[in-house]
Amino acid sequence: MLLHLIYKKRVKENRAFALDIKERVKDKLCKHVTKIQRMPTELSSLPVIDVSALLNSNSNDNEQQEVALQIHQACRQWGFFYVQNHGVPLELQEKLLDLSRRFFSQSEETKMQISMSKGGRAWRGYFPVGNELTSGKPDGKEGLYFGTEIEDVNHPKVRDRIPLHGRNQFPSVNDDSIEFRQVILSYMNAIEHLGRVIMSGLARSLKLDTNFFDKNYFRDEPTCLFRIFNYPAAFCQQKGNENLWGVGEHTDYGMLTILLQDDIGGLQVKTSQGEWIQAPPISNTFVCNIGDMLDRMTAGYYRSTPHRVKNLSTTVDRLSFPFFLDPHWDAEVLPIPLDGVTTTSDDAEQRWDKASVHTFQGTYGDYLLKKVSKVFPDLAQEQIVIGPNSY
Ligand SMILES: O=C(O)CCC(=O)C(=O)O
Repeated sequence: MLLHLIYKKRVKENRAFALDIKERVKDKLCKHVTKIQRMPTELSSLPVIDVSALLNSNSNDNEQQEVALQIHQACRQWGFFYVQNHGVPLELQEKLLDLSRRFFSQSEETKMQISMSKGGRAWRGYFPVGNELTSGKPDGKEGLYFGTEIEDVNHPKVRDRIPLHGRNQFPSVNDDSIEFRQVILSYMNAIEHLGRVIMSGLARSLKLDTNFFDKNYFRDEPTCLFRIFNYPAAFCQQKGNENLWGVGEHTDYGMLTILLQDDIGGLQVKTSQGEWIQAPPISNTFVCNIGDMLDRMTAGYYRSTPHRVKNLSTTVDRLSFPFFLDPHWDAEVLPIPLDGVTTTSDDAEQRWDKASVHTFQGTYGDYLLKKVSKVFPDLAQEQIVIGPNSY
């Protein structure tokens, strides 16, 4: 009898627990729906492209051509797409997420031990919330900047004190930076490889040789920048921050961005009709978007697309990991003659920054330096004062 009563009590408790969970899920879904309804276009508008045929040496020409076609449609319509079956191990992504979460949960004092101001001309390391600007306004995010690891002090770019080249400042978690270093370098390697593969499909989508970008723009040393961002929960809801963003509207500077995001969401993409749509997290995919240099090369045929971020969660921070695969520092980016393509006129007036991507003269390095200097004005000022070869 006693056992029976205990059993009945347990059943009742379990039922109450299940109802509570159901209510919570319903509540969460309602909130989610309200959020989506505020966005004018559907949630799943951006295409998801299976890129396995580009990675697999056994795939045939038709299969590769089919991927190129999908890339073409995505670049013409959106400037954004997801990639799946990309070959980057899930375990590596999870390790990166876990270590990053642990890094950002440390005290400001600990994180500032590798502040960007200590990274010298390489401009690598940690920056706290509010230190990076977009269109002159502080972003609601903190982050870590990395680039290609150059240990050799005789590397020509390091010897000539060219900014954005050199060694990284690797973060540590519980005083151990070795594991994090290995994970970051492995991840960067894997994504650079994936990026070059996607660019081979993108070359094909423009009826160019598949190694066109490798040969002419990346060469032996593409400019690779990697960032880890943490968008604190509720930042944009705090008093005084109502008009701020995690990252304000912008386009990316280079060729191809490959983004890993956690499951919080908040990335928004501007359509050609000027509407904002969401790029929600999709498990084991990367979000890719084209940058200003591809816009410039294709004379606007593939446009760089504005995007922005707001972490709408009031309780959970958002992590994201953009990797920028850009032309060689010394490459001069010129329009590519494209077979059968009529290009559009300059769109500077409609652009978020009113700046033309088509008229500047110089190398990609010149372009990038000007842009990064605007994002970190204090650091740029410091470097100009310090460096004998400053720009
Ligand atoms: O955090 C994100 O989702 C996007 C970051 C971004 O837009 C950028 O770094 O250019």
